[in-house]
Amino acid sequence: MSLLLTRVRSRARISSSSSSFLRRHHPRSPPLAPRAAFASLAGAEEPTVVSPSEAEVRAGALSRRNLERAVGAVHRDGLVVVEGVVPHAALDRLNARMVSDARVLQARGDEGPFNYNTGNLQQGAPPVAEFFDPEVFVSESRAGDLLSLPVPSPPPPFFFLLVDDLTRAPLTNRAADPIATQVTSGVLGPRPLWTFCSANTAVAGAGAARQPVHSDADFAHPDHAFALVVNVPLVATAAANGATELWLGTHTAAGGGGVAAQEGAHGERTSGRIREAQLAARRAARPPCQPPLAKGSLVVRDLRLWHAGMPNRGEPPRVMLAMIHFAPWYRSRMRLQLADDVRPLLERLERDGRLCLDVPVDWIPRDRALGTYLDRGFGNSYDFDQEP
Ligand SMILES: O=C(O)CCC(=O)C(=O)O
Repeated sequence: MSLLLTRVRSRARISSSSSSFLRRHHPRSPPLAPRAAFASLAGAEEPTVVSPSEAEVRAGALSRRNLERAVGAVHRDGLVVVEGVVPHAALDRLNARMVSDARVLQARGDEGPFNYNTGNLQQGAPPVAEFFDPEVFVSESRAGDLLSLPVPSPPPPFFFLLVDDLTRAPLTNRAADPIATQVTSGVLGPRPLWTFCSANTAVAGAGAARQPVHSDADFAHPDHAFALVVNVPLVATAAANGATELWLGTHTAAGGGGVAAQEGAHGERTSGRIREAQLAARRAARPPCQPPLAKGSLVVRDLRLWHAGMPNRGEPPRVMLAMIHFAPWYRSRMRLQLADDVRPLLERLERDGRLCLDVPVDWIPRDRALGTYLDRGFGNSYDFDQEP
């Protein structure tokens, strides 16, 4: 097994002016700490990281080669990281609000929506228009506007680069396919069902502790991919602020996964815990890793994959969005709850062919949305199972 981080960098061929545009909007920042900080995890095989070219980021679509790598990693490891895709300004805006919300939830202590320990919170994202930035929640690309323009004649070099660097498909088709959804639909099938939108927040303080290693699929489930979590950390993550521990390859029976490896009944606060014997066996075959993530990254993780939230050792709250895309055939009983002022946004994306998701929503008045979004349940209280 390769001990090296699998980093995939596609050919970045783009004019210097468009390149500086992208650097301003999608700056690539280093993670909080260098990978060398994880000496205790030496030997752990880390996840595949796909670094799209600037042309791909601008188009909101991975090239066929990078899509193959991303989809392959999700099938094989149960996880892929795509870096440099979420604009920092949008992350910063949401982070300011969610960090202050995290303090409110943390103050609720044992009464709060914590997962396994009070240092890890299940946190609703503000479900109102001013915080519902499509670039963050549905990884919409601004390039959609650009690419829906008619191709000028003669086309400037930028257009040739896009056509060449992507798939040689018509530009307008590619623009409809934002990156996270491109990966999830590559694995699950077209138009996944988006029915869960929340966040996991690691907070420092008395309750900060590691979670037990667990799977979020704590119920009898299909033995093939049926749900993918799209994680978007709002800041760079590393061991210091509680980067997630990952057990790559445990999403399948071959990797030791399945409900038989778990203890704790669905709906309990601490369900889905992996039994000690299974942990020991898996550690010997492929130990866990705790990869840092650069700001602007997104992670696509199989819901079945073993993982553990880790303690935040004194940094500001680390908020990480968690959107679950279910396979189009999955009979999820959940629905999103969003303020009615978000509706025109989602309808516009759908009308323009840029949503690429089925999104069942209970639309509620804005005041009610703002008054209730911090009163939702802890992670394992949600019903990720499907109708019989
Ligand atoms: O906060 C984290 O890093 C992961 C937490 C998580 O995924 C969970 O509670 O299931």
